[in-house]
Amino acid sequence: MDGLPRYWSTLFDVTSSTSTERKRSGERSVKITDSKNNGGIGLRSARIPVTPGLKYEAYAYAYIEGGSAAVYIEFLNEAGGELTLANAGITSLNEWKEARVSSIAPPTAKYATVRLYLGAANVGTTYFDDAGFRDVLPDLSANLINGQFELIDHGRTSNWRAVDGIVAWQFTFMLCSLIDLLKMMSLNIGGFVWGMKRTSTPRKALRSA
Ligand SMILES: [Ca+2]
Repeated sequence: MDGLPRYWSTLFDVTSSTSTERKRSGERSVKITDSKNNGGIGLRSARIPVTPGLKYEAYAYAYIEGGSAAVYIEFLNEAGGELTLANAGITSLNEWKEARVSSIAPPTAKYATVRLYLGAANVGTTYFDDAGFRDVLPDLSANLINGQFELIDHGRTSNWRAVDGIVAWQFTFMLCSLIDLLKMMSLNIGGFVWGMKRTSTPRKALRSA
């Protein structure tokens, strides 16, 4: 029986070890054996720095041989004190199942950890593998008003206005004078050189509110 997986620590009185008996990826998973029905046990990841107000997601796969399991995301303050907890549970037996939970970092949050957890009343053995943590991007389209173009005012699309005069860059030929050619001998190709010309082309476009 091997020791604990690197960067994970035990939570309460837990019997756990890396295991090669079952794995969803690679050669190993972590095995937690819960023999008591009075007190939750689990593993806690290393602390991950977070930004208050942003949404984060924790996930892991569990293979439950008996009982049930859960994945937690927990936010800690600078001193390591627990601020909030959120969890997702799994109850299916004898197959790798993913649990995924998301939560917003509270105002004084400094770190998050991922918990792989077997609850107080639970008894049984669970393997965990492929745990992860990431920030969840906000729904950007939600901040754009009338992005579906369903709102209409006086026959026109609401909250959008017309713009034009977009500046475009184009490649163009330039006919060079003899003096220019003498200055740019190295670029001379049969009396012409390639150059960039900034042109203003009228365009039609819409701009959001
Ligand atoms: Ca693995």
